[in-house]
Amino acid sequence: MNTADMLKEAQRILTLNDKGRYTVPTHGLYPFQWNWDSCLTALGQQHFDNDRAWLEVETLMAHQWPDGMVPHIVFHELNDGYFPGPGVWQTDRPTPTTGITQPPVLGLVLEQLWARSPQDDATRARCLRLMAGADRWHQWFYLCRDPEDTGLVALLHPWESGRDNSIDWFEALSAVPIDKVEPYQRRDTQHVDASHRPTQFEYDRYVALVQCFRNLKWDNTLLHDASPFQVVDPGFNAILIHSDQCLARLASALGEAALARAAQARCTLALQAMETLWNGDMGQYVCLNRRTGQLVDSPSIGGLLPVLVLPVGHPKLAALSQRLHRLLDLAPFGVASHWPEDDRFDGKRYWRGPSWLIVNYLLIKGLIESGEEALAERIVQASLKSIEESGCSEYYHPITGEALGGGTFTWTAAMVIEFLTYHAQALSD
Ligand code: 9WN
Repeated sequence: MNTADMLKEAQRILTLNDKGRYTVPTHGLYPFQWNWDSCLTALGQQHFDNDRAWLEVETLMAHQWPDGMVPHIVFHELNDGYFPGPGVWQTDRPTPTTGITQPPVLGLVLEQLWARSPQDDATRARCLRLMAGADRWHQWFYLCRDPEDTGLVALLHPWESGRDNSIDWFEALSAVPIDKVEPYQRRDTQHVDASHRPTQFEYDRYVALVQCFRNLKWDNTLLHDASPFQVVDPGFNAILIHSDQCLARLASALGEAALARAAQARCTLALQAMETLWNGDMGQYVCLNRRTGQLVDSPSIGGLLPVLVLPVGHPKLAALSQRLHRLLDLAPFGVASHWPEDDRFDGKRYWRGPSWLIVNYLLIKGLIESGEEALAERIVQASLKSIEESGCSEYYHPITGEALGGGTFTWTAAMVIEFLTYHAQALSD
């Protein structure tokens, strides 16, 4: 497929999955609005419809909770094809939502949308409203997910990470009691091959956590301490820090000095705390199980995502770049989500090995910002190779390039547009 055909196909997929004010990740498997999907989708939409891109993010942020949390799914319409639906979450919101969150890529997306928009008064007002929402969400994270002020936030559910069945969560998830799990029927395996999806062991614990939080009426002043699952993920924290770095830059550009200072202060503390997650033997960051106080032995992509935020010249950058080069040597179709030489690697199963274009995108962004253009270019090429081989799928086998999970996938299409347009330009500058 040549570049023009790839762009045409990507735009076709974004239009196919467009529900007017929000976009579904793919029809069937995921029939609602997902948080980080929507934000990243807006980047792709902006290349052909600027107004529609802002609207995508505004629709999500219209469902921000009064305490500041931005939910991981907004259930705009009823649809029995997905489990767990609103009846399981029982969050009591005007439009039903889930009660957990997802990786905050909002700051990154607002900075990009603003930079590429006509900077008139109306767009400025739109941007300022969304920035205020992002600031409230980021404050919520440190207040509710870092109650002891360690500088790093904990995830209370694997779905919050966006890397649902990563090996990172396995040990912490194993400690979640499942004796009170109510009977349920999975829907995901009716849409896609079960060998590409999380196991029953994991789903039972996903549901147990939802029931536990639901019993606490989703009160975020209680959830953190009560949760049997509390994991501090370097990948998630890097995304949050990066979102604050972008918000700080954007706020200063728009003359919002107090907001810029608050965002900058959060990043400074968090970046220092990130160093407590370094595993010198592995040469990358790793998760911390906050319940046991132990670092987790799992070489996943989460521990490489800090390339997004480490300042140029940071001593850990060289080790992370070396690790990324090695990952591409081992698995040429994008960046594997788990280290292929680890026995727990599974090239087909979701976040236990496959490569995902949105993760590739975040790595590329960090690498360009830290001056590692050659490595960034390598990841762009590896990502486009999987598209040429297999089209816009949910994820890819990182060694064979086989298409996995759902098809005609929105955020993959959005990332293709980014790689072929914006990043191509950034890399050639
Ligand atoms: C649960 C929508 C979402 C992504 C996640 C991805 C997957 C959902 C699921 O799909 O998770 O949120 O049911 O498997 O892991 O990152 O946002 O594309």
